[in-house]
Amino acid sequence: SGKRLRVLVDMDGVLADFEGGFLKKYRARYPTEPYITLEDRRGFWVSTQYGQLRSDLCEKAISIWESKGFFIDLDPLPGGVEAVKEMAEMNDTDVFICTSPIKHYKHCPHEKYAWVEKHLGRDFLEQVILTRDKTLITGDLLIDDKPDILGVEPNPAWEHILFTACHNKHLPLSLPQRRLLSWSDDWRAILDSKRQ
Ligand code: BVP
Repeated sequence: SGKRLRVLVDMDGVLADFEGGFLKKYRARYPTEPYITLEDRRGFWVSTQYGQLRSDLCEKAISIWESKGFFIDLDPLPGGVEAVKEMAEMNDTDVFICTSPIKHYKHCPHEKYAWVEKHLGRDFLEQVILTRDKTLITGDLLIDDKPDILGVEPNPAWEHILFTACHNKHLPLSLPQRRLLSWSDDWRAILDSKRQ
């Protein structure tokens, strides 16, 4: 075996249930307003689809994830915490959580660290990377539910593995992109395929 493998794992939509947490709090705060079921979600940006439903719903959607408690209260997605812990224990493997905070910074960055401490433990705080531009971060793999991960670096070091989510499951896979259907899917084989 050769050098160490570096895996970057996204948080919202991969480890933390952003879509489920959003819909639950949106319906609780705006019980009489229309909403989009997870089955009907299309496109990465929740705010864009709510704005298309009715223009004023864009800012109502934004008000949900800008509220105190939104990010810390997100439930873990099935198997994610266990997979990341197992990955971090593997020989010659470094795991980082690579996540983009929202620009409304009052609660989000703090709560992202608090979520990692709560679900992965205090030592895992060493592995957190907050960045608005993931193309700048070098790694062998980036497991992320956002279909298009763009930034100032035109040729990122990582291979993007598209993690299936309610908003991207209908998208045709643009070859040679690979998918991870869930944490029950064979993530170990994807890691092994990148080892020297
Ligand atoms: O912190 C999340 C939520 C926010 O963007 C960040 C995406 O980070 P990554 O998953 O790429 O690391 N976010 C914001 C909006 C609208 C903003 Br206006 C949205 O619709 N969906 C979304 O996830």
